Amino acid sequence: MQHWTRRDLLRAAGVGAAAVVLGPTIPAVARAVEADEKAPYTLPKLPYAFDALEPHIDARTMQIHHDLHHGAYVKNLNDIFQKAKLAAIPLDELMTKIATLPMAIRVGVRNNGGGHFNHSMFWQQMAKDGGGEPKGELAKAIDASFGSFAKFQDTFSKAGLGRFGSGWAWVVVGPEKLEVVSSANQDNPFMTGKKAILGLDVWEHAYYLKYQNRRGEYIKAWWNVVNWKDVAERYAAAKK
Ligand code: MN3
Repeated sequence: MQHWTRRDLLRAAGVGAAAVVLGPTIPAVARAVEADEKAPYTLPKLPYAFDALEPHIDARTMQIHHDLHHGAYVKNLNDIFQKAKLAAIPLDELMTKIATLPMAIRVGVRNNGGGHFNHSMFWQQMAKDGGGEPKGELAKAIDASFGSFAKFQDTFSKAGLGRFGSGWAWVVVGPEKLEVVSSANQDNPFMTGKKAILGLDVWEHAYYLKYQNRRGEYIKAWWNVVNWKDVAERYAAAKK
């Protein structure tokens, strides 16, 4: 088993204490890690108002989900690195390096780092004027992979509905075509080297206030706020 010293982590991350420039593979999600070593991970601001996604996703849910749930993942992740006296690793790199982290912090980073990463992506994948259908290359890829947009929606919705307990549904860019998968807890496809271009949070905290136990209704409503522009950008980047 690989044992990381602080110096190894610094070298692996390619950083000193200064700010880090993240790789180009995951656009928009990637955010520069701040120089403050005590709290290198920061909660990204929502790219819209809490009530922007009403009536599909209610303002109170958005506020609690972003400020408290996502906020807690960020705080926990900072605490883990601080307690372990390890330099932070840029968030996108962190996802692919979890298996190499010291055992003492691995599970915590997987859960809280995954939570930070997934939610940072999730907020950007929704928009006030979202919904409808994708266009261009992404639309072609969806048709080629699933037969039609309706069939894709059905497959994806079922993946979200069928995920037992807490987790996520994803679209990943496979070797031949797009694929739908789901993950438990805060795991994501990036942790196993795959590139996800769309993710849906199906934890109860994402919908319980408005939809209670009716996850299917939440998923149906969520299609009305999907930011296809963001998904298309991730698809284009993943294909490079
Ligand atoms: Mn969540």
